[in-house]
Amino acid sequence: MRRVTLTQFLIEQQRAGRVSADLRLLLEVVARACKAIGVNVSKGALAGVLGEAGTDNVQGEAQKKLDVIANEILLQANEWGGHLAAMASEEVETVHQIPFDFPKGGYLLMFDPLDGSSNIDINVTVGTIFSVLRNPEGEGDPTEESFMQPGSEQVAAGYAIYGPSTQLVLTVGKGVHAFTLDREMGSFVYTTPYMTVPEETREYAINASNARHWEAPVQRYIAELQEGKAGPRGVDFNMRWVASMVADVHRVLTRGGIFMYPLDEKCRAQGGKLRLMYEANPMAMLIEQAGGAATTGRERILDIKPSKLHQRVPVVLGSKSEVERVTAYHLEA
Ligand code: P6P
Repeated sequence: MRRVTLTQFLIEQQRAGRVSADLRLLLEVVARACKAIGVNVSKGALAGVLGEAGTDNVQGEAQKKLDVIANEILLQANEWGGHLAAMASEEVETVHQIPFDFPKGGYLLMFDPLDGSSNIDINVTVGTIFSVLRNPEGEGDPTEESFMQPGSEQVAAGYAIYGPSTQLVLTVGKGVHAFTLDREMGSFVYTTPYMTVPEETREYAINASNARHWEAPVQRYIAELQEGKAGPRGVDFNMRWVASMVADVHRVLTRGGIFMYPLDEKCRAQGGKLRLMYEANPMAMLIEQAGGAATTGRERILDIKPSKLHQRVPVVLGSKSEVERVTAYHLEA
């Protein structure tokens, strides 16, 4: 079978009028940066890139060396590209402007350069999450306010997952498509057209050690799953928790399920655990494009009007029937 690469896929999307030339080139730059990040991740101890960087990020979390490396790769790759007006990264407190002597484009890029990096030192799957918005200032310099657009305004979203294989999962608003890195050719090959989240599932993902902190609707929902056949659901469920959102969401996109990081007493003060702009929004766009649902437990994630660059939100996403059940339990509470 003729192998289609990411480049060919994006050119076809451009010919179909779904992406501009600039957006196509931006996504190519991001994909190349993810390949470079994947090379560093896969070297591990051989490249002296494991362990702590000795610094904290804007979230106050200790940075891994690879967090810093991945962030630098994405910033540098995208500065000279000429497609962006500015960037925002989980690892950088403020908006990262394009250097004045570089050409600017009409898009805003947000990313979590290495999601799940606490798994790096134990050699478990991590990923890069990215989201693209239009710059509302046209050719003008964007401010933090320029990024404060609801997730429904995203023109593209995706992630790279550095697992047994390296894959790029992408949507430009017409379905979700997966590409697998051919390491010999160095190109992403189109391997899964139109990923879809099965409506029903028997698998859930949540950090169960937080159970005592959950709100009543979540405690009720999880208790019913754990009762299995004997309980009101009448069937047994399975649980998975990788603690890399990219890995858990990729499983949901691949075989269904529900992924939850709900509001709880531990993270209530920050508004949630996961970040809206470069975790929840891109994953919500992918899940909805794949026929699933993504809410905070109370409202659709893509409808949220952001107020801060590093804003956190609760996340309940995956198989539509399960997400709707969780929302119903919140409304009944
Ligand atoms: P916990 C990783 O740090 C992350 O941001 C997500 O990738 C992941 O789903 C979550 O946090 C894991 O959180 O509390 O289980 O360590």
